[in-house]
Amino acid sequence: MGRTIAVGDVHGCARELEKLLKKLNPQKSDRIIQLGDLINKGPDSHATISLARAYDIQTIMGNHEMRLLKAKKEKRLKELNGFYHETFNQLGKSDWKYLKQLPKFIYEHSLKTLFVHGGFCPNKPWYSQDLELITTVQVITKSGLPEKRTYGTKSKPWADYWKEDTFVVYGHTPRMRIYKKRNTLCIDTGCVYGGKLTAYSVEEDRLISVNAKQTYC
Ligand SMILES: [Mn+2]
Repeated sequence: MGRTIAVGDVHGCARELEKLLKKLNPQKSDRIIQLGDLINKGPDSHATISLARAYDIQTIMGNHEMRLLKAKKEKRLKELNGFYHETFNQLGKSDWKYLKQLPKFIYEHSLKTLFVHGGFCPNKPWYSQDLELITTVQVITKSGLPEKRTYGTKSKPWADYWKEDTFVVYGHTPRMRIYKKRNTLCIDTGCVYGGKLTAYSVEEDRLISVNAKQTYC
């Protein structure tokens, strides 16, 4: 039987993604799910999408893909940070085609596991939460509202409130080490900030990572 492997935030770090893939040595029966934020901030977004396509990786929508697609559609790219422009100029037709088909999340029934970019708000059914929320949430305020952690110093990570049976594997909140809490696992180990790019093999319950070659951002 094949493996199910999740990969954390890549942010255009193509060299590290390639190194990680070599280490994983995926077989035809394996399934690789990238948890979103495949692109932006790092050196080569085009190359990361090319790798994702070559290795048949299923990427989930991250806040960076979402913002870029939205800005392209609404022709409001000017309002975004410089790295969005860099990415925009790098991408070709097939790259855009790849980005447009990204799902909000993936639920793998046989594993009772949910793959998502950011996370969920604890007091609503997870399957009905909107894309903006699940790609951006980091912490929950005392009054139960989702926020980016930069604003809420007294807020706790959303995962601290997760009480469901479903196991959630996610990225988006970079930390030096993985964050394992109850039925959740965050594998964003900040590759683009000079940390690591981490993968998690679900059936084997195993972490595999490679160091960033440099600090890109
Ligand atoms: Mn993100």
